[in-house]
Amino acid sequence: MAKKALITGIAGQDGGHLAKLLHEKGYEVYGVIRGQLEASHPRYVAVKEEMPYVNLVMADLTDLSALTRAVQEIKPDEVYNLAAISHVGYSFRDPILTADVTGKGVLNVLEAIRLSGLEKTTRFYQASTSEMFGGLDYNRPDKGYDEDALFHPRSPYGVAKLYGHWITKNYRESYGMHASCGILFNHEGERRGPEFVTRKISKSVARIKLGLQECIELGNLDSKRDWGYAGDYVEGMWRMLQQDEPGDYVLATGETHTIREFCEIAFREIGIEIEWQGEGPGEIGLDKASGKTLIKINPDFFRPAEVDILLGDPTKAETALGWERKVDFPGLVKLMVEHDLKAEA
Ligand code: G4F
Repeated sequence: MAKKALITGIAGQDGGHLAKLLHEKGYEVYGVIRGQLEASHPRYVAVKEEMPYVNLVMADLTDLSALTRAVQEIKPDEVYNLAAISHVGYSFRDPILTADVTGKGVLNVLEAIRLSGLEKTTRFYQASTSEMFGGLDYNRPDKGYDEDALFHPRSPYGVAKLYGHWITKNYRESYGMHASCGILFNHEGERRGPEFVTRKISKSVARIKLGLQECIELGNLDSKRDWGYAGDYVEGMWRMLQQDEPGDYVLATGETHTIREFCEIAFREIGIEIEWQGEGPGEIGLDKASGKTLIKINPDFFRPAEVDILLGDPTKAETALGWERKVDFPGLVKLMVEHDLKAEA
């Protein structure tokens, strides 16, 4: 009999990658899509068209009864909780909704499993995040954050995710659940939303090349991120749930790069060398050959508190899960720009 997997956040970047992976592995895949959508609603239609093999279930992370109904009907072997309000900047504007969905929503999914009497049989994956580390307690500067590093979240999103992380560990310890947390560093790709900086850059670079846009407005160019390819990371999620024992694992590349470097490599893909001039909010990025301004700073994109550097140490996942990433940093930028050149044409 095929195993059944239930994915919350099916319409998001990771939901799409994971659904494809599990489908290829022979799973019966169910995806939670937010309630009250008619089968003719554009979001519902888009997911159905892209992933016809996914059985869509209407529910909301804030609605325990709908989640419990879904779990009772499907009786999934594995639940992947990927749904969240996941934009860090947005979480400063709507911290309460972020706490309800990204934090308490995790508890609702765990409770749905427990109230259905499936806590001993259904395996659970929680999408924890490197945003929980934050950066102020940067206690492993050489090797990066591992599973034992200190947490110090710097956004309402990071704080909400930390609740989700600890309540998952608590259900593991209290009820013997096979509940694991993947502490994933930034993972990007062609399915990333344009509100995140990598996709904003790759999409804008493609549009500039095609003459559809003049320049990109960005916030902090100097923060550093450990960026990998989302397609590689969903394999790690699945591997966590195949282990005999549950646990917590960092998935990361072990490299960190600035937003500035991402811009430079992305523009190089379309044959433009960027030259930086000025400082602070007045800094600009010019096309070295033509002198045209292609990058400007817009302080609206600065955050009330910033995570300056994220660097992860994936040793445990590599050793215990046999997880490895296939796409490197230049390969990731190239893949995204090439995709957007085709998509925008
Ligand atoms: O792409 P970002 O919005 O991602 P961020 O904040 O690192 O969060 C992502 O990764 C986390 C894992 O650590 C996830 F948990 C989270 O859900 C999300 O997937 O911003 C990256 C950096 C930040 O330092 C930001 O200040 O880019 C900087 N940035 C500069 N200009 C910008 C912009 N970010 C955005 N979104 N838009 C800009 O114009």
